[in-house]
Amino acid sequence: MSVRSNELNRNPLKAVDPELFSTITAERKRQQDNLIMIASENLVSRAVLEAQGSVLTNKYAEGYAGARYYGGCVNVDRAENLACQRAREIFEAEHVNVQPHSGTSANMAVFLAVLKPGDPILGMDLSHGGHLTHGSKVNISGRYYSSFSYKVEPGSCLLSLEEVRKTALKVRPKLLIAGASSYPRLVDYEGFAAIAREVGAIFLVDMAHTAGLTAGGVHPNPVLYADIVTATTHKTFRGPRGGMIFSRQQYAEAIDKAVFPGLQGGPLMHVIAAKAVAFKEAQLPGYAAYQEKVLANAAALAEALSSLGFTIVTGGTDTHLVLVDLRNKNISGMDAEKMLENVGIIVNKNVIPYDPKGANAPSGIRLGSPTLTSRGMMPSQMQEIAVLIEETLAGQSKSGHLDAIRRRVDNICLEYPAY
Ligand code: DSN
Repeated sequence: MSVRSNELNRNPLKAVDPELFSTITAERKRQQDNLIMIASENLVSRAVLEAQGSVLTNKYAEGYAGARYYGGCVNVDRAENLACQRAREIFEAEHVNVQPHSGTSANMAVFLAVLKPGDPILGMDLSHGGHLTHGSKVNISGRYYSSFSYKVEPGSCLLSLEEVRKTALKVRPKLLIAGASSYPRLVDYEGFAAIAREVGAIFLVDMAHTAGLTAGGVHPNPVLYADIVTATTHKTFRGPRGGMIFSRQQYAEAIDKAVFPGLQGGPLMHVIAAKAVAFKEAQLPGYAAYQEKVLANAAALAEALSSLGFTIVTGGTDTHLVLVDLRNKNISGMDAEKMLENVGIIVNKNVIPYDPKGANAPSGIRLGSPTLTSRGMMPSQMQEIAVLIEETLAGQSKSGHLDAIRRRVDNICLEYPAY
């Protein structure tokens, strides 16, 4: 065997594409060497990585288990059945579709299943914490449908069900949407369901951000209240990137048809297999404790930042995320994101409700606890990180100050390996 074929066997990616190999190596190092606090990110297990990098990527399987448009689907059928069965058990759902490639694809499939172009929809305003696909005018949801939004209350920045109800009575949506991307508080699913019933709307919850908290039993389960629930599998849930849709039986056929052949072609069977692994992990002892820690860490972070003089939108958090209003610190969200990245703390700039600067120059940052919790960190590390954030943003430009912070970040990262 030649040297080259030896290397091909031992390390195929490095042998075939050294450039890409070094890119992935660098990304692995970035994830290890930084405190990743993007609220929508997490670290999957090695088992999930293995399933997602498996030979299932080779298989075409348009259709659903037992009714495919290709031969040879025996193993991928088993993988998809396992994923569906586990997902239904975890979320107590009548029906699930695990094929959506993302949360956005899942939402689009729901729209295709239950709406006609032009139908009225009502969701949370994007700039108040909602999601692009809940009716934003720059998204297909706001262009093909007649979209309306509800806002949080000025001052408290909390959702008011009375406000949602008033807007719903006015616009009479065909689809009422609850769920958000940067709202740090519990959503009253039961209250939303009552409003949907009153106005004759189908009730959709997008639990993309909080699916893991629900699966871990530390958040209410929207599947018990909503007609349809969409989610991603990669945020708090800690699985591979992807989407899923739960529904009552009456919507099952329309949703399945909307996903395929309505919107997607061949399902990504390697990703569906990885989803099945993540569902299995969510059923193992330890998952609930992980989700409890996600909540405890976010709460500790909010409290520590608040005691250091930061304004926490809504005054705290019931979730994995903390939204910080930086206006009293005289720094923009964008500058804060850059300064923190320089010392190895990764966050995203984020609009705050009623943001005077608008979405292009947002006044806040969004922080999340899922990834750091996956590395084993606890509230005491959150307190330490809050101090590092404060010291970084205080802009003390004494020579060596930022280097000293970076070294403290390095120490935490070393103590809590990503893998
Ligand atoms: N990208 C997701 C988030 O960060 O919340 C929303 O799609």
